Order: sequence, then structure tokens, then C-alpha cells
Amino acid sequence: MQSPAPYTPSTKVRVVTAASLFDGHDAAINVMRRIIQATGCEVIHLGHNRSVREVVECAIQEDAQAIAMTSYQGGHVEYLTYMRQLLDERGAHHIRIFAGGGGTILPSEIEQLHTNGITRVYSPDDGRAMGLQGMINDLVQKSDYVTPVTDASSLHDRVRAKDPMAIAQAISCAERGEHDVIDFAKHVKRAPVLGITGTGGAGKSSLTDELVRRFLLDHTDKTIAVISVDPSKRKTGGALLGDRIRMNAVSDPRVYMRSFATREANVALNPHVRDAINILSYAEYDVIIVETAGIGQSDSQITELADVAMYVMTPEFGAATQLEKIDMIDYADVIALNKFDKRGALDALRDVRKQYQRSRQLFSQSIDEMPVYGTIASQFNDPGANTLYRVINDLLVKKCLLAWTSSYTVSNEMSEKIYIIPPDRIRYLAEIVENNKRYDAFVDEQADIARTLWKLRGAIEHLQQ
Ligand code: B12
Ligand SMILES: Nc1nc2c(ncn2[C@@H]2O[C@H](COP(=O)(O)OP(=O)(O)O)[C@@H](O)[C@H]2O)c(=O)[nH]1
Ligand SMILES: [Mg+2]
Repeated sequence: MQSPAPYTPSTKVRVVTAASLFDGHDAAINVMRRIIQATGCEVIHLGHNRSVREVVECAIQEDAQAIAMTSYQGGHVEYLTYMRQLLDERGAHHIRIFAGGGGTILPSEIEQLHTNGITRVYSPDDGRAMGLQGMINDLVQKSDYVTPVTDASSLHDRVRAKDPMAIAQAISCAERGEHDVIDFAKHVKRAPVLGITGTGGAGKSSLTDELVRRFLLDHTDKTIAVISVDPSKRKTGGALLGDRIRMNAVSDPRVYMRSFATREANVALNPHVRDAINILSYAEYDVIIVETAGIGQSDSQITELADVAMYVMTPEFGAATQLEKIDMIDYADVIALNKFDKRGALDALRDVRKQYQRSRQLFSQSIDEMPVYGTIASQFNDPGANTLYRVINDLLVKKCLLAWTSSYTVSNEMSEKIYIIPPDRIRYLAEIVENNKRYDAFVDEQADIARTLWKLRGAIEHLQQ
């Protein structure tokens, strides 16, 4: 069968993808999300094992046109039906649901799910008849619509009340250039903004999640919004907005998160991030975190938007001279040297502190006073991340004249990797195998000797007879 050409959507289609609760079968959704992205859509991928509530809240906050799920573990009728109910309960009747799960979803169940309001469940037979691109074309075509604004006249009141759907719709208006609808947010006093930038994969999203978690624990009455930008592909216009995979703390009523695609080549920020900050300020979020796409030179754009700017890097920057080329070391208020568990981290910390000192001519101060902190964002309750949180909290208080009181205490401990298997025992399984093989060889050798002796003894006895 010849694969059909990709459908060209006429709107910016945003699709949330995930594998269902308790389900680790993510191979199929990974294939589908890549094709959805290559068909020009912005894909907000959540990974596997996601509850209905998580998926629904994400789709509403992201103002997505559709949700695409896989489910292999059973319970798909209840799961998908509940997803439809929850979307409808929250007024998101327009969000379409698509799903697949191979032979585990029976034809009779597919029929039932279609009756229950699931737009389409794709069976293996559909795959054979339509091909992968054919299924995705069908999905994207059915999702190719402009997301509605529920009631434009009450939008500002609902934004002010922090209604996630209203905020999401207002931000989409900004992205579509419908500025008259969001005029109310134009002259608002801006909420404090923490800008986070750094190369892709340095751990910006993981650190954002760690900061959000600590903020929620430290300030039990405060709210936080996260804006996260990832690059669009120039070739297809599609984008993988994958930052939510790292965000475990954002599924909280006091948090709103929105993923942006840059929608332009070679920029680290979407031009509408500024509008989004205004809208979230109008909604009176206590602080807004903006994570940039992390694509190098244009990263320092963030300093124009942020009250406090953080640069995230890792110990693997190559030679110390490379540091002199990094613009953000000159501009950042604070630097996180993440992945502090990597080799050479302590040397790197010294080099980055030295460069920070040099770039600001702070030669009268000790390099240990430079605001560069080693962190391990992938580790629970990491001491470096604790210190970083408190430093950022205090910087925001100082720069934005906030009346926050933090009870977050930090220690002077350095981040250190906590090992489940100690490094010198990392090959323990191989060592057991090697030991067993040595023993087998010894036994074979001894058996050979015993056999030879036995034969000699037999020969001697034979000769004596
Ligand atoms: C690959 C696989 C695995 C891999 C998963 C790798 C991964 N990371 O995804 C591994 C080996 C890890 C695995 C593990 C297990 N598996 Co498994 N696995 C499969 C297998 C062989 C294929 C599933 C698959 O990905 N197919 C590829 C997709 C693309 O094709 P498809 O399923 O036919 O889907 C079609 C359409 O539905 C459509 N489609 C599918 N999804 C979507 C989504 C969208 C958006 C769209 C548009 C279309 C679409 O595309 C296809 C077109 O033809 C199935 C058996 C089978 N042959 O189907 C079992 C199967 C799903 N596994 C099963 C089981 C039981 C398990 C385990 C629990 C086994 C165990 N006891 O440990 C674990 C659980 C893992 C976990 N943590 O959840 C059972 C489930 C039984 C049930 N629900 O009653 C199955 C059915 C095997 C069986 N007959 O027993 N598994
Ligand atoms: N070893 C190690 N891995 C980390 C650390 N922090 C994040 N990671 C991993 O690095 C990868 C990229 O992280 P992510 O937060 O998505 O980076 P981003 O692209 O900068 O947002 C993920 O696989 C994380 O689990 C860390 O401190 N140490
Ligand atoms: Mg990220």
C-alpha cells in the first residue's frame, strides 16, 4: 500500500499524547506522536502511566484540540469514557479523544466507545486499511479547528478567578493575534518572573519541577505558573513540547502550566510569551517561571522578560575557555551547574565561578561567594537544589520587593549522588558471572586431571593383572 501524503492542517493543531494509567506500553504512542508532529502539529507528550485527571487537566491548560491515547493494559472502556465525562464536566466538550490499543480493544468495545463520545478508536484493521499516515491524517483532519473562546464577554472575570480553561483560551487568543479579546491584560502590573535558560538537556525542566515542588511546600497560600518553550521544526512546523514529562509537581490546583512552540526558527522564546505573562499576571499568579527553548545565542532574550534570570548548564562544557563564549554567564543572576553527579563536577564548579567572577570584575570577593550552585535535579531532596531554591526565593523577594516569608532552611551540604549500587560494585552481576566462569574452568581442569589419573590407575591395574 502506498502511504498517503501528510495532511496539511489549516490551524495550529495541538495534541496531547500519553499512554494510559498503569500502562508502560509506550512504543505505539511514541510512533504515533512522531507522525503527528511530522504532520505539522504541536505535540504535548506526557509519556506513560497517566491518569485521566492528569491528561484532562493538561489538555485544558494547553488549550489542545485533541487527546491521543494508547491503552493496552485493559480498562480502556472505563478509562476513555471517564475522560470524555471529565472533559464535558469541565466544559471542554470540543476536545476530541482518539485512541488505539491493538487487539486488546475489541470491535464491540470500539463501537461502544464511539457511542460514548470518543471520536475514533483505531483497530489493527484500520492500520492495515489506512496505513500509519492515513490514521494520523484522519486524526489531524478531525482536530483541525480553531479552539473556541467559551464566552468572550466574561473572559476577563474568569481569567481573574484563575479558571484554567479561560487562561488557556486567552493565551491562545494572543497566539492567534486576537488582541482585542485580551485587551484587559494589557496594562496589568506584572507578576515576578523567573527566567530559566540553558542548553537543551541540561536539566531546565527537571529543575523547574524541583523549584515548583519546593515553592508549593514553602508557600502554602501562593500560586505559581509555568511557561515552557520548545523549538518548532522548520521543515514541518511541528514541535515536540516534552517538558511536561519532567513535571510531576505541576498537577496541583495552585499551578498552571502552558507549553509553547517557538513557531519561528532560531529563537529561544515565542513572541507571545510576553502576552502570556500579562494574562497570568492579570490572573494574579504569585510568580511565573519561563523556561526557554535553550538554543544558544538567543537565550539572553530572557533577561528582557525576567526579574531573576537563571542559567542552567552541566559540568560537560569542554575546556574552561568555552565558558568565555557563554553570553548568559555575563547576564544570569544565578547559575545552576546541574548534573553535579557527573565526573569533574567540582573542577567545573570552580571554573564557572571563576568565569562569573571575571565577567563581573568581582576580584575583591572569594570565588566561593559567586552564585553558582551544583545541583542534581534528578535526585530527591537534593541539597544543592534546596540551596538554589532558597537563593532564588530571596532574589525574587529582593528584586520585586515582595513580602514573602520563607521557612525553607538549607544546609551547607554539597550535592552528592546517592547510589543504589555503589560505583565500585556497579559491575556486580558481571563479577558474579566472571567468578562462576573461573570456578567452572577450575572444575573442568581438576576433572581432566582426575580422569587422567583414573585412566593411569586403570592401566596400572591392567598391567599388574
Ligand atoms: C510490544 C509489547 C510489549 C513491550 C512494550 C514495549 C513498549 N515500550 O511499548 C513489552 C515487552 C515491554 C511488553 C510488556 C508487557 N506486556 Co505487552 N505487548 C506488546 C505487543 C507485542 C505489541 C503492542 C504494540 O506496541 N503494538 C504496536 C502498535 C502500533 O500496533 P497495534 O497494537 O496493533 O495497534 C494498531 C492500532 O490500534 C493503532 N494504534 C495503536 N495505538 C494507537 C494510538 C493512536 C493515537 C493511533 C492513531 C493509532 C493507534 O496502530 C496499530 C495499527 O495497526 C502486544 C501484543 C500484540 N501483538 O499486540 C503485547 C500485549 C499488549 N502485552 C501484554 C502484557 C500482558 C504485557 C505485560 C503485562 C507482560 C508481563 N506480564 O510483564 C507487560 C506490561 C508492561 C507495562 N509496564 O505495562 C498483553 C496485554 C493483555 C491484556 N491487556 O489483556 C498483550 C496484548 C500480549 C498478550 N496477548 O498477552 N509488551
Ligand atoms: N544524571 C543526571 N541527569 C539529570 C539531572 N537532571 C536532569 N537529568 C536528566 O537529563 C535529561 C534532560 O532533562 P530536562 O530537564 O528535560 O532538560 P532540559 O532540556 O534542559 O529541560 C533527563 O533525562 C533528566 O532525567 C541530574 O542532575 N543528573
Ligand atoms: Mg525542557
